[in-house]
Amino acid sequence: MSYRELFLSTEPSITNPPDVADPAVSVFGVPYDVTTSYRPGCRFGPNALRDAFWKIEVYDPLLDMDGEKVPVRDLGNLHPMPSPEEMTEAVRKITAELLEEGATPALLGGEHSLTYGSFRAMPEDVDLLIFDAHFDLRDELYGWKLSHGTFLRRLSERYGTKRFIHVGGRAASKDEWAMAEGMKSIFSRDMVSPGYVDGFRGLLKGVERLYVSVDLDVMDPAYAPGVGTPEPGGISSAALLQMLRELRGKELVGFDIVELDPAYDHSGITAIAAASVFSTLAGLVGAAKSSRGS
Ligand SMILES: [Mn+2]
Repeated sequence: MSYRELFLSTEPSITNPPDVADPAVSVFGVPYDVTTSYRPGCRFGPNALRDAFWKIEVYDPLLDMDGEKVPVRDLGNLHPMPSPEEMTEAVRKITAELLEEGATPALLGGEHSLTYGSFRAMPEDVDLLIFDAHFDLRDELYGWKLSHGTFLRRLSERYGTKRFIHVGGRAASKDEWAMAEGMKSIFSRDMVSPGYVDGFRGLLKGVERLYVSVDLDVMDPAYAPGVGTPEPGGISSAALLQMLRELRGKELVGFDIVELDPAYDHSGITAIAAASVFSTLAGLVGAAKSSRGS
């Protein structure tokens, strides 16, 4: 190892250890926020999450899981592309390539439309677990057919809604609420009583393989102000992490963490919540892979 490798870093990276050979998780950032309808800036999300990851404690005593020990390969950021169709197609191709290599892809956003790319690379037996204040079921938003507010509608046109599990919804149009009523979901308004975790466990019954998509605005703006489209009445960061821990025993085939907007994250609390979410999800993947011996 040279002194350059020892003492210098060129940009934030979660690659750990530096010569990781057999990664549990393969991370890539997508600095893309072109269809953002309210507060732009989540193109700066991937590097803000990477930066925060090294500032927080990532050992979880409840799961006896150490985020720092999980081998992570950070592939860097995708080049931005002009249209959401091209951007999500690049995401789909990268995700598919990683799956072919036997890797577990982890996308750092960037806006939520990116999940339209990554989830389409998933095998058909993988369900989509979404944490989000919004349903993203609009037919179009400000003229965009494919945007951060329509991506789930576009996915539902391909797959129906049977593979979707939605958690934390609270802000949507009348049409979206009507569609959401027919989906497996827990709304934010039903997550104020302590029993909601049982309800969450119930939704996951019989589900073995998951792609997890965490839109950080599922949390209340008190816990996550640094997002593109904040909505009051959300859950706490503790509640989100508690539900993620419930995923132990499931196979996480891939995940994303989207909508982190450091431009509105003045105290940095959204970035550290995002880093905790990353640590928990990567830790669950790492623990599952080491227990399977692969
Ligand atoms: Mn959202």
